[in-house]
Amino acid sequence: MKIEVIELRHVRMRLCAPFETSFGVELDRDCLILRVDSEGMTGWGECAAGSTPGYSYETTETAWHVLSEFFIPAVLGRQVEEIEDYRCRLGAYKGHNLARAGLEMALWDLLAKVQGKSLAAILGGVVERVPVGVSIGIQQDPDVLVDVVSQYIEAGYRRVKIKIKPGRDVVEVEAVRKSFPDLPLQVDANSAYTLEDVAVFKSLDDQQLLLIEQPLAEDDLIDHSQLQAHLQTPICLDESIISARHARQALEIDACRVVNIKSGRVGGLLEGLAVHDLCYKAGVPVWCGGMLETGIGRAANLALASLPGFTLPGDISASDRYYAEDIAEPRFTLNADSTIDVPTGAGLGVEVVSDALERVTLRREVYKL
Ligand code: OSB
Ligand code: MG
Repeated sequence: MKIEVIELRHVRMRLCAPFETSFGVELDRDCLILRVDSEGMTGWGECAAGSTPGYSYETTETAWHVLSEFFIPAVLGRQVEEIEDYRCRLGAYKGHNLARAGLEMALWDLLAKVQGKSLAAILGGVVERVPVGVSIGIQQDPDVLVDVVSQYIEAGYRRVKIKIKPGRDVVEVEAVRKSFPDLPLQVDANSAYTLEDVAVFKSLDDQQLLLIEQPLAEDDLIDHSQLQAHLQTPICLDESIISARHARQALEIDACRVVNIKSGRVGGLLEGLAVHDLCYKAGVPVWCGGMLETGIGRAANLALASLPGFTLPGDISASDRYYAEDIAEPRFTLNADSTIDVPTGAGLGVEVVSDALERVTLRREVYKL
């Protein structure tokens, strides 16, 4: 298929509640939305780069630059029959995985629609709904946190993740654990600690956590392997796993025992599939991470999470946990068993709502032949 038109948008959407992590507070979520047109068909993609280089070095501005100057010109006017073609076209370029994955998602949507198949079917999904949890940001104090946790449990979430940072960790986890002794609970540090903080993790080790996510630096594997040696609780890596090769090396040195897969972070769904396959063969559980996606990115996450290796609940909450108004329909809702249905329509299986998209667009550019 010849790629005829690519549209790039920078969008900003107000979050239902501020989201605080060890790298900052977000009231709005920025991302890029991509639209690819070919032979009367349209594909949509979402690039998860945010307004600050807090989670990743990429931002909406770096992603805009790399997409408009390099990635879009590499495919515009070219034939793309399969995702490997896209990968080849970008073969000379390094890094910028979030940008790379945004355009790749639009191509997956387009190619799946041409085949009349859902993305989940194309990726090899095996289930119709996937278990999900909720990721809760840092709160004012432990009492407020316990309150927020109970509200999400009330709403039907059966697995909770709480964000931690130095000084806001052991007391918080103990408070939640005391109120909810049997709750499947995990923590995410977003790389805020060093090996000097081993005592913090030894305390958390007694709290029956499902896993401890990304305690140490985003570009580290070695120190994580040292930390894991001190702990019973599995370390799960997020930021540090930017490719299947990183996943292989992390498993080889026991830097983690669980892997969070985000298609954006690894440069696309194709690489996410490779991480999944590797972990699945090794018997290492994986789960689908989230980046506060709009309905577009969330649809892709649900498709990915329907693969057989995703045995732990994903950070894929219902639409109303994130946005009062979304840019795609239908909205995702939580089933009574803390699952969300995997879309079954062709491609991503969601429809973009033009006027909703228009309302949140800050900047738009159209690239044509
Ligand atoms: O580290 O998992 C993370 C959101 C933005 C950036 C990084 C992370 C997160 C979350 C939210 O934890 C997950 C979600 O989308 O619900
Ligand atoms: Mg994380």
